[in-house]
Amino acid sequence: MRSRPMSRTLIVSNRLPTKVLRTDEGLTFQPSEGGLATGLGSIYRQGDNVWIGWPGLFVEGEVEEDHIRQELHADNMAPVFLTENEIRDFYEGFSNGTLWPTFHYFSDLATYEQRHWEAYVAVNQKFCDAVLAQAGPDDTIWVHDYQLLLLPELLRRARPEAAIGFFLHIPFPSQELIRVLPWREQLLRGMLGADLIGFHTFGYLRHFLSAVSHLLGLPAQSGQIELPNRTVRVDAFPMGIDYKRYAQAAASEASQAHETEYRAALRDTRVILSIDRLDYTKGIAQRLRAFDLLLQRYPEWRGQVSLVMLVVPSRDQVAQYATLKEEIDELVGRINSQYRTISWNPINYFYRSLPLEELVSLYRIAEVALVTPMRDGMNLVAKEFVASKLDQRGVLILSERAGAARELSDAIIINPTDMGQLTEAMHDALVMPEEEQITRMTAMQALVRRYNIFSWTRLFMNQLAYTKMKQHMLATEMLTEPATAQLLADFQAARQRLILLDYDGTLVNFHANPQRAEPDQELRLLLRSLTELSNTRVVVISGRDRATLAKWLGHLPIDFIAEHGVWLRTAGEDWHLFQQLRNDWKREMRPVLELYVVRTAGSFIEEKDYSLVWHYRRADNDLGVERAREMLSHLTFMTANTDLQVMEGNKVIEIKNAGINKGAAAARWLERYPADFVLALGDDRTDEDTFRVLPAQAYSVRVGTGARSLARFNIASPTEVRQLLRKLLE
Ligand code: GDG
Repeated sequence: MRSRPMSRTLIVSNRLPTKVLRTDEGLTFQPSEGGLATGLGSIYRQGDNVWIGWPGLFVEGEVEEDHIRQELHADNMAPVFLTENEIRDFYEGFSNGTLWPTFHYFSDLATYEQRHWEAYVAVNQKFCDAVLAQAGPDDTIWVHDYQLLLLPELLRRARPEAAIGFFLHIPFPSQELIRVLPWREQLLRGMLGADLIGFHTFGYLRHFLSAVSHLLGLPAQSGQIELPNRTVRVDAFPMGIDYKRYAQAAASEASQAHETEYRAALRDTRVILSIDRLDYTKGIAQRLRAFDLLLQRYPEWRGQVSLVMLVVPSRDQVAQYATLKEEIDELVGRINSQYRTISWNPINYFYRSLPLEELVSLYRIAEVALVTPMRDGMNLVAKEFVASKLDQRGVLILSERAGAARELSDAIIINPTDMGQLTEAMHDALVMPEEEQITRMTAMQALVRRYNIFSWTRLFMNQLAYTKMKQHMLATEMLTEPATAQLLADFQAARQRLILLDYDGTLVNFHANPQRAEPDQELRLLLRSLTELSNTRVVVISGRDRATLAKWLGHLPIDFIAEHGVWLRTAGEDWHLFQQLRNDWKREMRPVLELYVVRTAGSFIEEKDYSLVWHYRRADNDLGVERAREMLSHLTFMTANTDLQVMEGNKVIEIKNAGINKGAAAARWLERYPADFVLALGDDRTDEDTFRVLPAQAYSVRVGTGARSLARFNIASPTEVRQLLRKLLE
């Protein structure tokens, strides 16, 4: 028996890199030649790694299933069998009828069928079960593309610790389009189950972050999204091709022989090439119209130039694709019949797929490649054309809306809806001096050669491993049962005990209206019981003003630190200031904040004794962030060389006296009441100041998880905080 290595990599995509076909001779297994299959081949064929996906046919009974399973197993693949109904509703319905058009900015073609959505959920679950049947606890799982947007989250629920990556091969559109989807939150949350989410371009990444921020209210910073218990990393990984494979195919005898054959048939005609899957996103009809316009505007090209157009059949079960096919057939027929001569055919149109050598000989023979999609995640045809140009002659015309345009800046970049520009680009390409062609092509080849499919795969896997490692490094330990037992033992054994408690988010949950977060009876009783324990001091450390704290908890024998350390009160005594403070600066600062209130609907000013706070939680999200940035630099300039500090909090900006914080105030208590047991609980950035001043053996506990903390332990929520405090009473 083979011993199982420590950890494996599992690739998951809708389709397997092998296609199973039913022929007269029985089942045949054909490798599919896609770029992804090549790139990931270096991963899934190794050791015990495995690729999980649909083998592309409907099975008839268990015997056939077992046979396929065994055959695929030998090649490190595991099948997910889908039924005809599932393919209709999950694949043609939701994936290609809802997500594909929406993500490519063709929202008007999108359908919203509850039945399709349900099938999408069910099939994602089916994939999840198939992955879980294979995955060990230490395995890395890499999920691909829009058919499986829910899978990362489903896997995360079953395997909270797993390393999960997700890559989207199509564009991620503006959040305005995502908004339109009835299932938008579920889809975004599905993706966020991953540790690392990859897109082809920075633009898609930006759209994704904006959707997550607008629709889920989760902010992002430097490409990281903070979830309550995890950080998700988002990055751009432009996918490349197997450069050598195309360069070698272009140099092969087979493809040269094909080229000779084509050349003989075409004689002197110059070739503009167009290759796509049949899809409305690819701009095929627009391209034909532009070619028509070229022949009108520049009659001198008639008889001289042909468009060789390969359209690969795809998704013909979906109605829009059948309509598109008709439109293309009609356009080709009309243009050909209008211009053709006995010896010249304007458009050589093929509706089928060709073997790789023939494809490459088309790349070789073409002087111009016309890659002009309306939207395209990346577009590999553009890169393959570049890799096949062994003599560096040839011109690439590339749509600005293909992901590839972000890298191939030496192509002639066009707007595919601008028919005039497209026509001129074709003309310019046909007359471009050879020297310029060589300069541009050489630069593009260097790029495509370097950022190839293998470096893409490596980079993604390394980033995933790095993300996981960072998560582990930053993770604060959960206050588990053994840790709680130790805490309780230390508490019992201690002679003097000090308990420092933040209020909002720690003892009570946040409330939309801050004044509604008053203590309930359970909390009041709990705090009273704590104060009745011998040798125990309880201090509430809050950012709230002293009046509120006194009103809510003032009757209890506990100590207070209010306004983040400005005001202090020992039980039974009066309030006093942490130190002599000035607040005459407010007169100068307040008008500045008011200026921002006037300009930002929904924002407001809160005035405390020694600080001013500008709140923008209720303002338009993006506008608030923009204004806050502006205000921050404005105030930083105004407060330079003063003893004021400007602090950015959660949707607030606060101006206050420097040197005052929860930590400085907490330090007073640590000095005044030397304790051999200290417990501090808090949930936000201001509590980190408290954690910072604690002795090393103190129990610092952060409520909620996510961003890094100085605390030694984490605890989930105020409910668990109360449970913990109750245990101290036992
Ligand atoms: C999706 C995204 C993204 C085409 N005809 C033949 C043939 N092909 C090969 C090409 C190329 C592939 O098919 C097409 O890839 P694209 O990238 O151009 O487009 P999609 O299929 O829409 O792929 C896209 C891609 O995922 C990767 O992330 O770039 O934006 O939409 O490799 O060469 N291959 C053969 N015969 C043909 O007739 N052998």
